Amino acid sequence: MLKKIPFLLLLQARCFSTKFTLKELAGQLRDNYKNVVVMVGAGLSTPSGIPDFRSPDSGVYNNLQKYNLPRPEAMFDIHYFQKNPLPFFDLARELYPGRYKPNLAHYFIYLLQQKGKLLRLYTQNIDGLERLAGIKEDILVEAHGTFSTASCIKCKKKYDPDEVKRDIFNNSITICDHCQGIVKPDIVFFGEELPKRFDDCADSDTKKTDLLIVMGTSLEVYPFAWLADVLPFNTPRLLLNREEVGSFGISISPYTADVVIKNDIIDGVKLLAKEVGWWDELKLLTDEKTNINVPD
Ligand code: CNA
Repeated sequence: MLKKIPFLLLLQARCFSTKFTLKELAGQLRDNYKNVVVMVGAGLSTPSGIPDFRSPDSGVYNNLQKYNLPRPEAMFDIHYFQKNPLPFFDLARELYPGRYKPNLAHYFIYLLQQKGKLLRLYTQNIDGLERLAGIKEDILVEAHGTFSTASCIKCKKKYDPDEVKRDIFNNSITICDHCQGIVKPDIVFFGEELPKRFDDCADSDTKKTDLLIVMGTSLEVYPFAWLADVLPFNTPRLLLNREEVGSFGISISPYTADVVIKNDIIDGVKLLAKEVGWWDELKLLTDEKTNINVPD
């Protein structure tokens, strides 16, 4: 996983004006699109109560003083982890699936799946909420890994994830019986490769995508973010985020059919679902799954 590769491609790109509207996009989603690709990040789960990395004040990166890290990203840096794994294990206890529940935005993606329109969901999240919301294994790409498997960081020997979890919650560290390396859940750190499934799916999906929806991510982490910029330039792209990110909203973007809903993710999803005509269905689904009445 790498950080912040500049958009060299975009610097050479021609400038087109955006004419595609949310209304048009919503109509196409309802009536035509069959292969929707969704890319998500930590902002998808902030309404579930899990802090993201980069939001000012509430983000994890602004609340790491107690660990005395050389820089915030060291928390997920494999070289730093080898020297001092304790900060990550501390955060892992917070993020382990089980404490939090999916929200309306997760169920919007689930609804896309139920309607046979979701080609793939690429997530950077490690909270497991997509699985909990019912996204099928073959549709989901957990690009930054998962707590559901564990292995040695040196020799890659697989370990029982439940035993590794038990050790982490008992404040102890599982050491590999083969090479004495540290065993950790298979979360992808800076300095580690993404799962092969990311490349395999991306290669085929980029040729089929009718619509790309990007939700709740700063698009700062590569190669994940790269996926938003390798589609044909006439592919419709929708950003649902508090702020414009990546190549969305920049004047030199070559993409000709971008739509941006710059809003809180829940309000943005509501707006989209209402435009598409799926709001009643989504509300009912979310009410049933969460046992909470979503306000209109
Ligand atoms: P990030 O860099 O913290 O960016 C989050 C983005 O979401 C920002 O642009 C925010 O403005 C936006 N955002 C946050 N809350 C909302 C909201 N309610 N409505 C609309 N927009 C919102 O996070 P990224 O995912 O882009 O960075 C990638 C890292 C974060 C991955 O490696 C993840 O593993 C990691 N991460 C995951 C989790 C999780 O699993 N829930 C939590 C924290 C960090």
